[in-house]
Amino acid sequence: VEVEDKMLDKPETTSRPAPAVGDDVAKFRAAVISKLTYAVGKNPAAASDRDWFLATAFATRDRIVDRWITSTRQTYSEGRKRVYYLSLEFLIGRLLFDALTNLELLDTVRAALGDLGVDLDRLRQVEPDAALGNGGLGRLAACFMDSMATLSIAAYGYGIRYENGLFRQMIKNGWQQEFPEDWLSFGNPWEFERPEVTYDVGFGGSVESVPVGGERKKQIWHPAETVEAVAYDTPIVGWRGRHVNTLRLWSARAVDPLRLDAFNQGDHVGALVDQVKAEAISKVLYPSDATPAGQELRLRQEYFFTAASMNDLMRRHIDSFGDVRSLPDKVAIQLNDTHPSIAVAELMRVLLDEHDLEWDEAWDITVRTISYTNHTLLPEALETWPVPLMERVLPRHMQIIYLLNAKHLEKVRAEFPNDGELLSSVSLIQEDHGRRVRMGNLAFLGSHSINGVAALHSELMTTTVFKDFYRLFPERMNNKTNGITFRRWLYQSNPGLTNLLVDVCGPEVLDDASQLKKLEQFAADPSLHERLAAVRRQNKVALARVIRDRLDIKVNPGALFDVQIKRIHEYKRQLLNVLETIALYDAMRANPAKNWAPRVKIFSGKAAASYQMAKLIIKLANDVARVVNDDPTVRDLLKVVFLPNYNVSKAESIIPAADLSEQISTAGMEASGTGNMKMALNGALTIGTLDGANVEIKEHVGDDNIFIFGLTADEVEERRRTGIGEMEAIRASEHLGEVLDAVGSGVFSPDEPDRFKPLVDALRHHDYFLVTSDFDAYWDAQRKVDARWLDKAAWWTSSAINTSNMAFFSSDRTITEYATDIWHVPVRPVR
Ligand code: B1N
Repeated sequence: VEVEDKMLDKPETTSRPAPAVGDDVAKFRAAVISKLTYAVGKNPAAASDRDWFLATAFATRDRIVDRWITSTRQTYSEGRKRVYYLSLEFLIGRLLFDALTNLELLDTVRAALGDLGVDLDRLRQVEPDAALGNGGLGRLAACFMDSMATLSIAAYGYGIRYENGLFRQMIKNGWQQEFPEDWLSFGNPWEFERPEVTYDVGFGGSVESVPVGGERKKQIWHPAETVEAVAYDTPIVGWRGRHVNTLRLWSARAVDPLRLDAFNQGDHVGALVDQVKAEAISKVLYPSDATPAGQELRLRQEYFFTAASMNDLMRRHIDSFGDVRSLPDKVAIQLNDTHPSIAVAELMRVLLDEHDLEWDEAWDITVRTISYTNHTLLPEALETWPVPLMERVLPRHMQIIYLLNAKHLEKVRAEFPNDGELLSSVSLIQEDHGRRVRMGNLAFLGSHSINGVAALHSELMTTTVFKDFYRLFPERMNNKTNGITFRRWLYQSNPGLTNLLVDVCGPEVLDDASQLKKLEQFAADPSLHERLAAVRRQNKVALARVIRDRLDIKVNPGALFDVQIKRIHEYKRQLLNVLETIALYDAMRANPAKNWAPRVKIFSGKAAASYQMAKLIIKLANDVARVVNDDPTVRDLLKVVFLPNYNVSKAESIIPAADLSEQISTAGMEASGTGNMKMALNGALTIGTLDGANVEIKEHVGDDNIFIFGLTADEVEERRRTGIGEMEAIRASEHLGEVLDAVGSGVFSPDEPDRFKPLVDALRHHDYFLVTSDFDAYWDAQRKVDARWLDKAAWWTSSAINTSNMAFFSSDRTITEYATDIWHVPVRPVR
């Protein structure tokens, strides 16, 4: 039994009487001083902001631990079913305000620190971001952790404690440069190292077949190499602090860190080789958002954390329930994309080799326990591993996969005789272009539920990647539209709007997002408009200050803040936005006296280090920014800003200041999007294609309160089949031809006129992402945005309607659906 399971405390349902606020301020102040002195080892006179941050975090953590032990204890004593969320990414960002908001301690702590002459908002800024993810997929896992704790689900997040998170982006001369992000260098006050919770994870070696009487044989895997996984636990406190879950991240350690014999013979580097190789596993997050990544290390990362997690949850299950046969009743394992999908073979291995189950029973347990979420249809992001690599790194798993595949294909052959195409498409092994294991097929076959992340995406899964699997197992496929946690993306990042909403909808709105709907009856009310505008203005002034400090660009908070923040990717079409910016710039210069809606175009996002096209798009945005921002003709009309190093905390400051949210991906390519939900919740209007969750946002806010344009997913598919017609689109457009000529001839890159020729040539001849096809429709939609902006009453009415209809996009709703339909665990909402 693990330590935290053993500790006893009051059950979480008994609430202590809340102490008087003044009393608690004094207590917290004393706690901070004590932590500063005895945990940080500094005296107040010599303490830096970082020291104060650590002391405050430690004091806050103390308020979490009792509740944490209580929650864990209660799960254990009630014999509750546990949910395990396996994810290679948790993009949690900063945790101080998360914890203080959910514990309702913000005012107390602000006052306590104020007494000490310390500014809480300054401490907030010194906490490094835990950037253990690339983008939406990792941030979704973090939002889900918050919602699972809020809904009192007994859940564990399992992942890797990367020493280096997603790279830090700097922009030099307009080009992206990458630097390591060592977020742990000043210590991490939120985590607990568990040196007693370690597991050996094997790699390579051979499999021995040992007869055990009769025909039966037992397979024994003898790994050539062993790496130790060490647990680090971070408590995740839910809304109002009622329930606390664990995020358990694994760190890799060599079993034999130091070869003392080699060291003593003077080979000081050679003595450490094993350590370096083992520890490389948790050294860096692969910044691979949908681009091919460094192969073998990535596979080792996936197996490392999956095996450690399976071992850990098995041990906990056996401790609690004694028998592996009850696994599906007491354990739900959710695979966040295919990255942990080796779990299917690993669970089979454990049940067969370590618990001596028969194949069919092991398989039944596996499928009933595991479920899988797919996050993308992009072919380059669907994981496959070369068979020789898998055979070398995971020989026993490969045997299991072969046997699994043989049985699976035999059934398919029986049910659909003479359908060779079906057979090769649902096989776990891809036979062309060198044999490879298809991890998506493995995950599908080993799961009782397979879900997409927005209605359109789930629908497309059944007609594209999983078309043939859908024929075999239609009942397994379902949709779970993504959501976001309102605690971080509204209460913490936009306190002004939160107070207004509490005022208008009542304090219940904080516990029950459906109360947002009450705002709608006042949507046209001028006094509401005034208040919304005042809150937005304040957020924009704050962002304008950041832009001035970081980039030395002065932007007018009265202008329309037009925001595109997300990973830089061709399918997300930042290029479409930049080209429209250029067309707008030309039009404004030609007629500066016209009644334009003044705009600030704000871009932020990282490109994968190896993704040359995306890096060139960043350079173009920066080159255009330089030309536009230096041109006095458009001084009060247009500014272009590329904010470097987009991350969770940047998002927290940009989103509440956004007037317009750009969600302009090629239809059919963005699985869901979640930034779209964050900005709409904060009252931005969306300009977007009918893609991902935009479709559902439109259904909730109504056609008049969103600017939809462009080809549909079906039309995109048809164009790609029958011809994209780049040149026709360019010729038919009033603006596009000139814009492309300007970019292609070096108007924005006089120092290197050919710089953007690759971008322009691609658009003219192989415009796979249909930028040229959608350009005019986008331009027209932007002019409708202008008109709405100039009609202030209409704008703020739409804004209010957006916020009031966002309840559906709360991750509490999403998680309730997972809990009900897939995990079969109860939820206990706060209200
Ligand atoms: O997952 C998000 C969605 O909202 C986005 O639309 C989707 O693009 C994103 C390989 C991915 N899909 N696939 C990835 C990340 C890392 C990696 O190594 C693929 N990210 C998404 C949440 O559902």
